[in-house]
Parts: sequence; structure tokens; C-alpha cells
Amino acid sequence: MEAVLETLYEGVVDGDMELAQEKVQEALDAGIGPGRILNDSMIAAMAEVGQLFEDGEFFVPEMLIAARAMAGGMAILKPYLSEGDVQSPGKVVIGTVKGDMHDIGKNLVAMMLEGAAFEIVDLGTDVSPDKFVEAVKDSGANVVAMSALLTTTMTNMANTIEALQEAGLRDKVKVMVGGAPLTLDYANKIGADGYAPDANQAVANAKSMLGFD
Ligand code: B12
Repeated sequence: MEAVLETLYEGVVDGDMELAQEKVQEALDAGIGPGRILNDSMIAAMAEVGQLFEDGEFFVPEMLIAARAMAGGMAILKPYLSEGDVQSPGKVVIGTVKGDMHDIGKNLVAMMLEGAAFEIVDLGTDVSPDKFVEAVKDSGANVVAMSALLTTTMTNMANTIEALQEAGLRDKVKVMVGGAPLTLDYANKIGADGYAPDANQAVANAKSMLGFD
């Protein structure tokens, strides 16, 4: 891996936002593709942070500052993730489910969808089933995208699908789910229309669910 991507990786793990932002720009200036910068360096760094937490070497504050450095780097990268002038394939209501504060993956998915010309209604984190329902009603979105990073909160995806059903909206929207603990099996089990393991595939899925291939 290029030295700049290695330093960026360390910057994210150490929670050094300034260094992370500087290195993202340096990598872009060196002609390294935004997808490689994200996947090979920044997302890999967050996986390492998770491992360090699991091993008892990192605690919540370290995870938080790493997340801040990651978000800072993502802000620099965002304009480079756009596909340019294309017709909007649809409107997506996106959020992290109730009880869950993790938003890096959700933000990445939102960014990539926005880059692919989707209109985005971002509800943030800790989003209750009712809030999802309300946002679909208000915005007329045709996709609901839910993120969960905790095994204890992913059950709220099923609750949200149920709430959409009860509100008579289930056949008006496609539901896409994702997040580290999710699997295709689980997505099928709760009656979601799509699952993707990463932000790139989330875009491909959203397009194909709406008939744009
Ligand atoms: C950063 C982090 C935090 C930060 C979050 C900051 C923020 N603003 O997001 C903070 C410090 C707040 C945090 C808190 C906690 N965390 Co935490 N956290 C992480 C960590 C290290 C990284 C997550 C991350 O950002 N990854 C990088 C992104 C890019 O990846 P991603 O989220 O998976 O998203 C990708 C895909 O999943 C997918 N995707 C994501 N969403 C969606 C949505 C759709 C629709 C689609 C299609 C795809 C998709 O695309 C994304 C891009 O490729 C993970 C470790 C890990 N391995 O995941 C632990 C981890 C998720 N946390 C964990 C825990 C236990 C906690 C706490 C309970 C700790 C505590 N004791 O307080 C709290 C819970 C707080 C809460 N109520 O939410 C555990 C979860 C264990 C479990 N199985 O449930 C993990 C796995 C760490 C571990 N190894 O033990 N955490």
C-alpha cells in the first residue's frame, strides 16, 4: 500500500482528524481513486479500531475520536464520489435505527447514493419506526434505507417494516438494510427488499430495486 494510505490509516486509528484530512487530500492529489482511499485505508482503519475495542485496548472515547477523524476525512472525499450529471433514480429516506448511534456507515451509504443522483432525506441516528413512517409520508420517498451496527438494535429494522405495513406504505417503498451485523439471510427473514454489505453495492441495489440497471 502507498505510504500516504498507510499514514491515513494510522491517522484514523489514532483519531488524528487533521492528519486524516491532510492525507486524504494528499492521496487525491497523488491520483489515488476515492474508492481505494476509502476502502483500503479508511474503512480498514475502522475495522482495526473495532478489533482494538474487542481486544480491550480501545475504549469508547478512542472509538469516538477515531470516528471523528474518519468523518473529517469523509468530508474531504465527498465531492469526489459523485457520478456527475445524471437523472435522479429516486428518493431515499435513510437513518440508523432506534437505539443505535453509529452513523459512519449510514453516512457513507447516503453520500454514495447522493453521488449517484438519488435525493436523500437523512433522518440521522436513533430513528424510531414512527419517524421513518412519517418521513416516507412527508417526502414521498420510494426507498427506505436502514442501518444498524448493534445486534441489539437490528431488530428495530423488523419493527420499522411492520410500522410501514401498518401505515399502508409497505407497497409504496422498497426497503434496503445494512450494517456490520446484517446478513442477506436476516434481511430476507424480516421481509426487506434488499441488503448490501457496503456502500457501493448499496447504490447498485437501490438502482436495481427501482428498475435502473
Ligand atoms: C466507531 C464505533 C463506535 C462509535 C460510533 C461513532 C459514530 N459516529 O458512528 C461510538 C464510540 C459512538 C460507538 C459506541 C458503541 N459501540 Co461501537 N463501534 C464502532 C466501530 C469501531 C466502527 C463502526 C464503523 O463506523 N465502521 C466503519 C463503517 C464504514 O462501516 P459500517 O458501519 O459497517 O458500514 C458499512 C456497511 O456495514 C454498510 N452499511 C452500513 N449501513 C448500511 C445501511 C444500508 C441501507 C446498507 C445497504 C448498507 C449499510 O455500508 C457501509 C460502508 O461500506 C465498530 C466496529 C466494527 N467492526 O464495526 C464498533 C461496534 C459496532 N460497536 C460496538 C459496541 C458494543 C458499542 C457500544 C455498545 C459500546 C459501549 N459499551 O458503549 C456503543 C453503543 C452506542 C449506541 N447506542 O449506538 C460493537 C457491537 C457489537 C455487537 N455485535 O452488537 C462493535 C462491533 C465493536 C466490537 N467489535 O465489539 N461505537
